Amino acid sequence: MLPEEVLAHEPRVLTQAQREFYFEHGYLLVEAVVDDDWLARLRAATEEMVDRSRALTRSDRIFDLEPGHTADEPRLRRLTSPVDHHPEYWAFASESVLPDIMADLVGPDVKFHHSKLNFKWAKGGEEVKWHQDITYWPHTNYSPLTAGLYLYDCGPEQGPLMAVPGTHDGELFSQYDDAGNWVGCLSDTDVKSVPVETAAELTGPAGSITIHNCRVVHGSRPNQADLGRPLLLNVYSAADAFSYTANPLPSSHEGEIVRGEPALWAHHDPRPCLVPPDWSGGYTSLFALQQKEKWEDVQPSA
Ligand SMILES: O=C(O)CCC(=O)C(=O)O
Repeated sequence: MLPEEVLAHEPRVLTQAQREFYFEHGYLLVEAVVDDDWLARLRAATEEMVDRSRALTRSDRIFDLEPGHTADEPRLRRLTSPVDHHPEYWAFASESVLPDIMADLVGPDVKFHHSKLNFKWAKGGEEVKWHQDITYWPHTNYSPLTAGLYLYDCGPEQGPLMAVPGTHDGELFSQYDDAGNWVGCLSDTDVKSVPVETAAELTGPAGSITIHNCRVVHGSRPNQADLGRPLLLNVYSAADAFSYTANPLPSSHEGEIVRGEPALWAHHDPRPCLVPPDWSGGYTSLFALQQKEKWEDVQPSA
């Protein structure tokens, strides 16, 4: 659906100005839109999951651990596919105000793709380098978008999500290095051609939602603060966008329609898309990739 067609549908949550902002800039921050009840449920679920991680000494397909993680002082980079590990996360992804907001941006028929919870732990939670999402998980069109919920307040020192305005309408960059290895981020040369100094810092109080289109160049700094920055990320698309490569973060809910109806016809955008390596053999996370950890180093022993 073209932006004009999406905008012609009555909005459920967002103002028309917010929707237009998203289409123009490729990102949007919706401040404090998730209520305290949802926040309490999601924080409790997250505490349970962090407790589960205490027993681990190395990353596995669910928990991506920072070096230095211990039972007494857990340090998590990511909980992979939270919707598959605690019912509250799927309830939020499918029943809250979130899918209604997504419908305001992709049209009334909304499909779920995957989820992750990026913790960015206090005092050191790692940088996420400038990258574009869609070449991790290509789709037949560019409607996919990611919605991040700040479970607690996020200020500038905590490594907020940053998005470079307008880059969703620009080039798709290679995320392979010169030797043909997937690095999952833009090269230093390509970063120079992107006005990263104009990046918007998406800070906000707990309950705020960051939204970024799958083509927009985005990233985040390390977390220098004493407080963590758990950001619950859910990825959706218009129902008529179909992925054609293996999902790097497979989910039992992939492809579920969370608003409206399934599509009978795929919509194909004519703009080409770089394809990633074949993820069907396993993938850890963009953190491990960008910090150059090898999959063999982090997967659980057989
Ligand atoms: O957690 C972050 O700061 C980055 C998240 C991100 O890059 C993504 O969801 O694509």
